[in-house]
Amino acid sequence: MADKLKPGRISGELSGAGLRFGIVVSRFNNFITDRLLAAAVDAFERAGAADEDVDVVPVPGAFELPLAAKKLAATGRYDALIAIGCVLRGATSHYDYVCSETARGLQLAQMDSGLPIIFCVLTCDTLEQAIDRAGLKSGNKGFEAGLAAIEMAQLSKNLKANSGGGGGSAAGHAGSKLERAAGRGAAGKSRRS
Ligand code: INI
Repeated sequence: MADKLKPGRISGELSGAGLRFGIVVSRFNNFITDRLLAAAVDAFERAGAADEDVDVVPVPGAFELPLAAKKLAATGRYDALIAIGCVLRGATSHYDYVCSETARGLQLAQMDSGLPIIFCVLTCDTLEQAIDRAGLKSGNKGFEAGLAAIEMAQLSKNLKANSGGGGGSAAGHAGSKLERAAGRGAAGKSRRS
């Protein structure tokens, strides 16, 4: 492993300046997804990303996130994407299909495109659990997703630069102000999922 790729060898703050982000967000359960979206945008703003470098694309429900993400990735405009949704368990098995296909589709889109697609889809048994993860007791998963998007965008640029692909600036890492704002330590572990 090249020295410059070793964990902890790159210091500084996470910076979103000069990076372009796309957010696909589900309208289903928008009481929750609006809060996740606001927190993700807040993370980008705090990290110095320009307003015009953050695009938001709404879709009907979580099931539609993968296709929208795949199409955004294909534009070549973005350094990372975030997929935001909230699936709540109901009385039938519908929940399981929506959850598994959304996760599978997003991972496929990420691996096919090579673009980081951050998974910010809450899959909860109750609305209370979702509320906890969208700004109350357990922080806000949207903010964490914003940090993950910035980190993965920087990582992708650095890996491209190190493989001779050009582009990329020095990545910031552990213990940044933004990570502390997200309520997590330098190791990047969230408290609950
Ligand atoms: N979509 C969600 O994002 N969350 C849910 O909880 C949900 N439930 O419970 O049904 C949901 N269903 C809609 C689904 O994502 C699609 O939009 C729909 O099936 C049309 O393809």
